[in-house]
Amino acid sequence: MTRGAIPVMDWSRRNLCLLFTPELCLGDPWWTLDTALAAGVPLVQWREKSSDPDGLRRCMAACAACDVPVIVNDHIDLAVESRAAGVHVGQDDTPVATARGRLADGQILGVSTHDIEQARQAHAAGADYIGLGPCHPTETKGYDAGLARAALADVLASATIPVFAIGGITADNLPPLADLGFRHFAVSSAILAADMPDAAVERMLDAIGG
Ligand code: 3NM
Repeated sequence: MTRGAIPVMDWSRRNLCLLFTPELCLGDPWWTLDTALAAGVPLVQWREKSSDPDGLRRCMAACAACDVPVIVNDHIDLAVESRAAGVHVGQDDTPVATARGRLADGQILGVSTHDIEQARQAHAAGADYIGLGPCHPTETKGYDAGLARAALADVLASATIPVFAIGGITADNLPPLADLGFRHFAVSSAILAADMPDAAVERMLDAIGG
């Protein structure tokens, strides 16, 4: 596993997170990842149901070559052992405070949230950032409706940590979310299943802006 210091996260730069699930890729997963990185994806979440340390190692090597941090979904021990940038947990995964206690110094903790109460609790328990969604319907997680704009805006207004819009985000529907106040976005299928993942990434980064 990759060794070395865990860098401090510069959130203004890490504004687009690729949720990288190899099996969701239209093309070869490693080509897809390399293509997205070359197009400027600044943050990657390793999202593999089985822990797959070999896959994570390969993902981290590709990302390290582009100075891109990797957050491991759910598998806390793997995140600690691999010295990944951090771990992300859902509402049904390890409790946030427990996860915080198991992480090494400097590792960041992200939490999936679906309403303002979950967002508050995640922050209080030590989350460094939250995902908030679904913003739009998405087959990736089987959501057939997005949260109300007002509910999204309420969380944005009260949050003091980065809030990643998640769920059904595409280059087309990202700008209205940016207008609502989102500065961070987490995306899976609109990049992984695109014919041209680089074009999808470039359009999203353009829409997010500086
Ligand atoms: N979490 P896509 S939606 C992993 O709402 C995940 O918490 C969600 O994939 C939430 O970009 C989602 O393909 C799926 O919709 C994101």
